[in-house]
Amino acid sequence: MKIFHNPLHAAHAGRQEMFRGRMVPCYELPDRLDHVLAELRRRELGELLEPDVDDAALRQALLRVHTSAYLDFLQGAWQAWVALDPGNAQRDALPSVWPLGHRHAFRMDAPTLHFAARLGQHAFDAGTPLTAGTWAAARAGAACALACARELLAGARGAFALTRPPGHHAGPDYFGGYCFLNNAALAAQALRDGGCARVAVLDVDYHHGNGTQTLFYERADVLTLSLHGDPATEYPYFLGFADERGAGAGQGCNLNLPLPRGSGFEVWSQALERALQALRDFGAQALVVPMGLDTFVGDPISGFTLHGDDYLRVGERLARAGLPTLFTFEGGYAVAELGVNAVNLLQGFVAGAGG
Ligand code: Q9C
Ligand code: ZN
Repeated sequence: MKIFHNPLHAAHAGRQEMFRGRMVPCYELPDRLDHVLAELRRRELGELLEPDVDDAALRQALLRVHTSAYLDFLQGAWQAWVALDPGNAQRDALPSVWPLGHRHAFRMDAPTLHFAARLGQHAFDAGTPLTAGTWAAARAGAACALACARELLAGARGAFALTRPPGHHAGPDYFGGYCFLNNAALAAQALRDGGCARVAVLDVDYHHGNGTQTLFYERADVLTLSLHGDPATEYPYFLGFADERGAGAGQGCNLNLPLPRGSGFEVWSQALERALQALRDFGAQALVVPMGLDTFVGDPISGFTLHGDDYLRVGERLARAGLPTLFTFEGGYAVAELGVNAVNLLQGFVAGAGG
């Protein structure tokens, strides 16, 4: 297993997020990654590598998924935030006004200059603080995902992009759900650009991977599959329903498997089998797995009941697809168990792939 970890991840450390009218401490914290890294050192699944960052090549790869306006916004966001008020250096940026997009309501093309409005244009929730180090961390994280894609293209059976902030909620020009750059989508696109004709993304995070779904919704060359808490009651609420099957050329190339809050491994793994069948039918040449461990029974913000050992089985089953597989690190907020759970999944994959 090739493992790239993000040396700059801790530069992104949000203080508080808005949750139902209150400011609460952030769940998506640097500690999360440190626990996984420590467990990887204990279990020796592979060398721990850091990605090379070539500015021009990275920008090119980012532009395959995100808009240049959005990348420019992210890059300059902190400076613009502090320029609004010098006191802002002591607090993270969160949006508080949005243009919605309803017909004849607010203009999506308004010549928006005020930074408070720009935040609202590029964010879909108030739970994702943008901090002084967000851009640096997210950018180095994307480099991890792209380095993993290069390894797969060079023949590796498995690769893991251990990075935060996570990515699967981020869309072409928006952030939210703790995500800024969509690492899994960047990897899938890099695999396509490197010559893989058909790529599948199988998202196992508790939350629907709305950003990834949206990015590939009209594409026939990338199959997007997601197992998640039913958006009828779970975040991100506005996408992830079973009737979203893709559009245009991508008709039939998206499959959502929403499951009720409270679902356990039995029900969850039946849905996994359905996803794996769709993967076989599609004829993918490579697999990207946005790996969230927030399906864990002890997760503080999620509602499934998987246990630590279950992740070994999950990894084994993913390996049985027989494809070069790239894992990105997404959610998972039971920090003390996060290292063991994540590495269990990866170890199951390595064992299932035959060492
Ligand atoms: N107070 C990922 O797992 N809402 N994102 C949580 C908790 C946002 C999750 C509210 C959940 C986002 C990558
Ligand atoms: Zn999640």
